[in-house]
Amino acid sequence: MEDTDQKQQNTIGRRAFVGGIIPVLAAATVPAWAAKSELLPPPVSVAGTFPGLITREKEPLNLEFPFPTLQDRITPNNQFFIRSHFNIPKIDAASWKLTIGGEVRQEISFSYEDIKKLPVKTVMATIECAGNGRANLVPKVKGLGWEQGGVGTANWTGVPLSVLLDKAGIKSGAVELILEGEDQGTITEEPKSPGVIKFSRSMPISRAQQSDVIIAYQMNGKALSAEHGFPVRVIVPGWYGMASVKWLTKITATATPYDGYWQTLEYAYWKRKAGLPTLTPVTTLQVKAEIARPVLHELLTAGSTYRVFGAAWVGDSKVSKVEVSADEGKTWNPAKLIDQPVANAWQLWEYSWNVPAAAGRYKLMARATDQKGNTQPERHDPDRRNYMVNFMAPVEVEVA
Ligand SMILES: Nc1nc2c(c(=O)[nH]1)N[C@H]1C(S)=C(S)[C@@H](COP(=O)(O)O)O[C@H]1N2
Ligand SMILES: [Mo]
Repeated sequence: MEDTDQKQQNTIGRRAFVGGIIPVLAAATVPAWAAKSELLPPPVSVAGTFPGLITREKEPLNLEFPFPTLQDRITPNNQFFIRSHFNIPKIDAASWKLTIGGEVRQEISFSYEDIKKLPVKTVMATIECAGNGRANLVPKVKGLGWEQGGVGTANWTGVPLSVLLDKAGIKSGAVELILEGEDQGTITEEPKSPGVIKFSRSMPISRAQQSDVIIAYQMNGKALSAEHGFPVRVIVPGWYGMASVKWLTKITATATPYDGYWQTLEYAYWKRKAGLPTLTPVTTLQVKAEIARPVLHELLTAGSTYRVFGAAWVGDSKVSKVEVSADEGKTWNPAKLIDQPVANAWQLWEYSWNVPAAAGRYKLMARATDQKGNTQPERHDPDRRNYMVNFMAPVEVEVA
């Protein structure tokens, strides 16, 4: 009896969470740990202030944007998906600092206030989790079951990472930067971590020095929320989300490539080099169009016109076209790109579909092609493991 009550309570709790009742309370109350400093703003919490997010996991917090509700190019902060591997760290901005060390002329630390005094840059960028779309893979793969909404676009504001690197003085022998977050924990499922680890990723110095890589403290003009990396995070436009390390505390320049957990055992794929599969860190966003509407199994009126609508993106190139097929890929029709191109930011697109007069089931597919000529594959390449999922996922609709 008691057991049943408990279960029921959990279910209600979950409903309330999805419905935004509990989180609204949480958002309105400043947690004690956040109120320590009177001078600096405590982190806000956005989770739960938008009731429509899909809960993929509660602890650690993983929420998906409901892609069928897509409206604007910029994803509002409280609708932006949340991907966390550990619990959200409690950081006091007053005592927080970012340290750059390793192969540098001079180890250097920056406070939150220091960072905000440096040159300001805003970059519009789409962040997609490398596991987005994996729920569509057959057979099922391990990992969180993101459908379409492990992706979003924001205007990120901060200081170019290169400005900080210049102050530290990167030594000529350095090849990579390791970026570390404050969040930590033990991964107890395979592949297990060697005890407690932090979230960390590396990138070549050459990439880190490009002017679009920023240490961001704002998202769409507001201070980063606790969930999205307060006080600062990296933004690596054009790369999958794992590169954009949140809750950043430490940057280490190294003379040899880094083989940390989050770029070998996770977020790595088999790249064929001279015919040999070589485990390689996931980096560049693969070209992809997603259909927001119609939704799976939507009922459409025979003989009507329907506005098929979605977004398309790619890293390190530009989307050159999006096409739509309603006949299993036999014929393709050009969609209209609505937004002006911005490097590494998605573009919304639309296609006016003449819904057939004949009732039945139809499969809609969208495919994007980039300026390098890459287009979406029909099937997921197993070398990519459960990452970089950009095969054309059909949306079946009912016409009556
Ligand atoms: N410190 C830290 N940074 C992190 C992560 C994390 O778990 N810890 N998750 C990464 C992954 S896998 C993604 S997809 C993005 C998601 O960013 P968001 O939660 O702001 O959407 O953050 C990245 N940065
Ligand atoms: Mo991710």
